[in-house]
Amino acid sequence: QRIQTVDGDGQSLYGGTVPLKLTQSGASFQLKDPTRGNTYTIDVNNKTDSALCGLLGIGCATGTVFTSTDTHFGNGTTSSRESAAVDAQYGTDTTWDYYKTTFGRNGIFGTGAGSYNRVHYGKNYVNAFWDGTKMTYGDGNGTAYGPLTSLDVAGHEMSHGVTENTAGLTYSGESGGLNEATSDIFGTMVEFFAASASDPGDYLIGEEFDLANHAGLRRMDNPGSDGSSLNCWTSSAKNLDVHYSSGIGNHFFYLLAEGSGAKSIGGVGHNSPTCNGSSIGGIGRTAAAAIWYRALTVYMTSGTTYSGARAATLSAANDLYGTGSAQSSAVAAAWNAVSVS
Ligand code: ASN
Ligand code: ZN
Ligand code: CA
Repeated sequence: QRIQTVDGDGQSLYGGTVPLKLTQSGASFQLKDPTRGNTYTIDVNNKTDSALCGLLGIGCATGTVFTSTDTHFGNGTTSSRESAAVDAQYGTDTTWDYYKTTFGRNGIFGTGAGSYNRVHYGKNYVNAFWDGTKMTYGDGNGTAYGPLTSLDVAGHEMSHGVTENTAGLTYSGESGGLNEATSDIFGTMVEFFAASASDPGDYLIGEEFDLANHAGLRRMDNPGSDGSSLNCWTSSAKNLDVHYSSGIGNHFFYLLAEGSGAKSIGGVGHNSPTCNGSSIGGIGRTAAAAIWYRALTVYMTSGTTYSGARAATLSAANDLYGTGSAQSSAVAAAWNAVSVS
């Protein structure tokens, strides 16, 4: 039967009603987007990968693509299994569009090939992950945390794929912190890319599914305020969990983009505390993201450290804006402000 692309929509958990591109096959409509590499979303029905899944491909949680008899998916609440799928699919759409529009990048792999989402993974699973091929989302625990399918986390997970296919930053030590920071940075840029007056972007990660506090898992303007993440580089950063050593990179990016002065974005509108007492004026998100993306795709390698990231972003800023440019000076000042030399 004839396969074609049709316009549909979905009622998401965190983004209201969103447009979707569907694949029509006969009388059924699939949550599969031919305009973005055939990226699709499946229901794994609360199954979990076995220990052998990653090693041998045995016992992996699989499922079927979400399918409907009409072009509408979800109802905006978790009472429909389709709602989290709408968020996940919208997340891959928006992240795809962000990378394409901003950097001319064709998907995670840069080849135009798509990927897929698994939703309803595990039971009370408060996490999401990229495994080299696809994104997987838990449903949260049903009380404090909802499904982890927010736009910033979708952008975060897909950006792990971009990092893996570019710099290849090793997921431990300082390079692991840079890998995590890259995902928080671009996950947040995806959120701003889709922002509207009623749902402006922020520098919190995962605030949408933090149903109790709306504070999220991490914050970029003051990472250390969670008691575990670093605001400032120290020689022991390499020994920390990569989700804590990422704080240095997140803080650098916030300062570079927004500056150290009080802002209403980021959650509460306080200053971003610098490690050297300096005041930083931001160069804006567009320039900061362009610098980080060029550093990631041209200069960083698997073993890049924070000191190496400083050199990489300075080279990127010099390429994009000129040696001695205000943007290059701002990069140096922002790294100084997080104690990276
Ligand atoms: N949600 C986590 C992340 O993407 C999963 C992990 O620890 N890799 O960072
Ligand atoms: Zn991550
Ligand atoms: Ca956010």
